[in-house]
Amino acid sequence: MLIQRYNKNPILTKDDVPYPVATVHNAGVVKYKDKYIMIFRSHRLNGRSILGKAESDDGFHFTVAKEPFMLPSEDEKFKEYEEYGIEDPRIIELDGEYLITYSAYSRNGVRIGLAKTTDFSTIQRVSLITEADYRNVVIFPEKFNGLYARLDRPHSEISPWSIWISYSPDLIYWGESKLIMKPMQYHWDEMKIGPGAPPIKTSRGWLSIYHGVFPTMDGSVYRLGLALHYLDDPSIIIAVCDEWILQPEEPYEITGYVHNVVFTCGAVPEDDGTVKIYWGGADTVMCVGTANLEELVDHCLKNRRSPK
Ligand code: BMA
Repeated sequence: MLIQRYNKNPILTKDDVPYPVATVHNAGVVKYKDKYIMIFRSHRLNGRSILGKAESDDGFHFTVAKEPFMLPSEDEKFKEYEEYGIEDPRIIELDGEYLITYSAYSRNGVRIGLAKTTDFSTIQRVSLITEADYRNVVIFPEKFNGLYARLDRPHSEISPWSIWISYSPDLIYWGESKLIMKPMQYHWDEMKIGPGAPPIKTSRGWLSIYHGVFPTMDGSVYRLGLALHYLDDPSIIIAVCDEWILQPEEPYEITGYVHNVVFTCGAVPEDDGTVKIYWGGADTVMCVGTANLEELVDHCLKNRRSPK
């Protein structure tokens, strides 16, 4: 088994949240001052999502803050685009700041918002950084030739749900976009792919844990896979793993708000070469598992498929 599920999964459920929510899932996680900070998504009882915050000393036992961390904005600039809720946060640290990308839903479609914090108490929205029909944007925790880089996931009918890369000098204006990875026909990720956890730097490349979706007569199945990008130029993909590395198997992944879903927005590399991978189970609960980073890279390199 490449990923060892934590034996006390799920690690966070709606019962751990001190305000009314239906779910706890799809969380971004980072280390901050010797603690693990988790920013998680919850459906409110009206079906729209907000973000909550939880803290942990060991990455397994989390305590949820009394109040939500981020609600849809009341600020004129953002309000029109966050009316239906905010979802699926990803967090990275870059130059002493924590950048949070999230999906902003409204009658105008789904866009990506960017917010930043230095202390996880106060939060400042920077900008909405895509137009509509984007989800799953992860920013690399390093710059390339002075530019920020992100993996994005626009959708179009001609080339559905593929992974692109874009660059920015200032986190607001993004461009030089290029398609780098597509779903593969009659394969576990044939319907959609999307960036999952922000890429992790390893000696052999940036490891990206992405999600892939397969349509069945019983609805879609969400699984996790691996891609490895060149360290100096992440627009070049060294390998995409042909096999998934995690699929819904436990009862809390198979049944819930949306059944048959494992969906990641965060993974934390540790000094001992392991990585804690966090995922939402069935859009209802939060789970964690541990893997060895070098083993994940080996597996990706040994079982390649073409990126496009
Ligand atoms: C995707 C997103 C995720 C969710 C997944 C499964 O389209 O909405 O937030 O986990 O579907 O429902």
